[in-house]
Amino acid sequence: MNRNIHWTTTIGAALVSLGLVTQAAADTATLRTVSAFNSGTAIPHTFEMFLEEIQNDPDAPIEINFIGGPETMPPFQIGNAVSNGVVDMAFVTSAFYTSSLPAAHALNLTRYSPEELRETGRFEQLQEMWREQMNVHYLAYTNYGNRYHLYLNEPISGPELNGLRMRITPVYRAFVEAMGGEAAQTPPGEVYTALERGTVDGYGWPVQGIFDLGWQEHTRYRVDPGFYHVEVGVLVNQNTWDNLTDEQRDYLTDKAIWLEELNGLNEEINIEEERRQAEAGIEVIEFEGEDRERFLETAYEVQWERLAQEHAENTERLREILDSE
Ligand code: 173
Repeated sequence: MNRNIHWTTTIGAALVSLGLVTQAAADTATLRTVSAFNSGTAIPHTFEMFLEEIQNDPDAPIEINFIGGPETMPPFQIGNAVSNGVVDMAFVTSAFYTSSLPAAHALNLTRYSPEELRETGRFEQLQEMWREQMNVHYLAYTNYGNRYHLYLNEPISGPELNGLRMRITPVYRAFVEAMGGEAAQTPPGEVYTALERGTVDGYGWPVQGIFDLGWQEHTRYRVDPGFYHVEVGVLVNQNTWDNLTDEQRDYLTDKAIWLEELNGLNEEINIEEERRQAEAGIEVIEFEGEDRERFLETAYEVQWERLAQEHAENTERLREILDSE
């Protein structure tokens, strides 16, 4: 425990309350933190456990000042904010900051779990790339074990989306277009209205979380299988990170690994979400046999291909890190 900081805080507070100083004297590291996902929902579930773990630790060498979710900052701007230090820490998926780090969402295509990435030194290579290109420290990889799906209000009989308009993010664009669908990008906060008004026929989203914003009211089908690995990262502004003490950095890294271990909860949560969806009357359109194989292969192939076309250098580097033997 860092006694000095506690002493300083106590003395500082006493002086402030005596009116002797106007500013808190303590120099603790407080991380201003935002999230791209609404608090209390499925996607930030383990991240919130991480925040609580730190906030409830009397010996924590850092403090978290949680500012809020997408109501405080548009999700597609959070990458920028953590890059330039407007915030110190962010919980955000790579698909939301592709303008800061082109092809970042190749993370969804990883062949390796976060644990395996760390064991093989690949995680450090990712951190190097995120530091160089985005001025952030990639602290933790959450939501691994969660999967992306397509949800529809029109039935389909095979992996084809001809004539259908789908709400997407960069995660699903290439795949949806490869299947003949029309892609319309929106942040999560606009999905409900798009469904309600019928401006889209379906949407991409993980297996977890469709109840959080009421989408089950306007969802008739889920397409199985799910594809890719959901990735939502905890990013720390690089200058903030560099200014922490070794003790503070080690503490956060230990908690990050603890947070990644919680990815193990996803298997059970996925089953529960599928059960809830069935209960809500959402039917499963399941591709089997060859269709299933083709569906999954296409998902990966078209995304790697598109990323390579649009951002050759980053894609080559990411493919080596995430997808090589
Ligand atoms: O569908 C999305 O908004 C999206 O890309 C995403 C990514 C990670 C978790 C949840 C949603």
